[in-house]
Amino acid sequence: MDYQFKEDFQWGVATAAYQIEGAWREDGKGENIWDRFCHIPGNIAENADGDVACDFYHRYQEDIEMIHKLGIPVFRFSIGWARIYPDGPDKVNEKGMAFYEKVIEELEKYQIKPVITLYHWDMPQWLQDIGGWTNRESIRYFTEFCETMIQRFEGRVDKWITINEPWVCAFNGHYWGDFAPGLRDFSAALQTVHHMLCAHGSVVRLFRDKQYRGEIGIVLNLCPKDPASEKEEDREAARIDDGFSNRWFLDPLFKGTYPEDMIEWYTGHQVVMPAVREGDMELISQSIDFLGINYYYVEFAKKCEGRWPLYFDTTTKDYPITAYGWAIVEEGLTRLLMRIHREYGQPRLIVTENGASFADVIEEDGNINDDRRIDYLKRHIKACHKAIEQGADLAGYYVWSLLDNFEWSTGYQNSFGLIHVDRRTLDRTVKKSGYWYGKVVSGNGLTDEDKMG
Ligand code: GCO
Repeated sequence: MDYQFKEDFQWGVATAAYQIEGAWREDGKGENIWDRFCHIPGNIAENADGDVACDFYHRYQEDIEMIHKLGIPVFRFSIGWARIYPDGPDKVNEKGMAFYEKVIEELEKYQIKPVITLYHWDMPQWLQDIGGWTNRESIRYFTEFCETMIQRFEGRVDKWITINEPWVCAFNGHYWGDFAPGLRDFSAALQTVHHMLCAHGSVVRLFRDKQYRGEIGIVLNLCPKDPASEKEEDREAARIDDGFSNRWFLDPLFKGTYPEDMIEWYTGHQVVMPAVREGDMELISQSIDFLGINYYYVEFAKKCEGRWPLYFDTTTKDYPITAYGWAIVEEGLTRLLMRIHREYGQPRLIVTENGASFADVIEEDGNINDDRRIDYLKRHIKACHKAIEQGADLAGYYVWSLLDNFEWSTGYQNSFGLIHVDRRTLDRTVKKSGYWYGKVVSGNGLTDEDKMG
């Protein structure tokens, strides 16, 4: 084996509730912000929605059996908050709870470890109606929801992830407006970040206070931000992009402060700074058991006039791109892992998402030979191996995603799955990449010749 991983390295596969479950109003589920957002025509490509998605709600047994057959030991999934608290914070919907109980039981049957994301963007609409994450009360409601879930399932869940990608939730959801709840207010987005980070910290504190079993962490989407050229203004653009996307999250979590240069930049450009109360930064920076990193690409920043308040734009340079238009740069993953290792106190890391969308072709014999996806995954798994060799404390790697699923504002146009889902019949077909990944897992690594023979 050319790229052998340690015995206890955790291989997994990741999903999220709204992207796969469907059953949007079954068994008492309440409306969430993605239901609302998708049901407004024009918001999503082809006016798609997650009403049915992959119908995981009804097909979870089949899907979990496939995870088992591929030999993948970890399954990351998220809880639909509005299944548990459909209409308000007071009453738990036991039918919603029963669904997750069944999923966990099914995983236990095959000894697949559950990793649960508590927030993967599908806030209940009742909470959005009083301001959602822009309202400080969201911290309390989120903590109560998490307490309900953790109390119920602690001891059976390997890892808890408080929040997935606060950057996307804040800026796509509250500034660019292409994701739910579809707002367009930069200052509100920064306030949202702050409340999400506090909500994360509040759940970590609860977890420690109650001495729950298991591990707890947060997931950030991070990527190197390189200058598009050697020009001084592009170097500055890259620094601003890095501050905006990476350091604005890493610094509070690991150092208990927002980055000075960004505070200066924002205040210099008329952005209203988030209201930070005494004790917030201590809350946010409590120690976590792992940092989850979702890695997909590198971005190249260039100065761009007129783009308040960040004044940069990004390119993919000459790199090959995925169907989503993301530059394929695997060395960026090694570099990112090493940077966090060096600059943020050597935390335990997990790549909680990595994968690629490509337009798959179903051959006449029914096979899907997605060699480009295999190539992408292979490059990135090697990049992980390299980081471990260089000293990073990397404990696991999860592929995004198990199934071709609802890919947010692009609807069903981007498929990331190891398993293809027929949009009409919802039939599942394991792609070549699925079998290939199964082999990587069973061999606990890969070889250079490994072309999927
Ligand atoms: C994420 C996303 C996934 C996306 C994936 C591809 O956490 O980024 O949660 O939901 O589907 O990133 O865009």
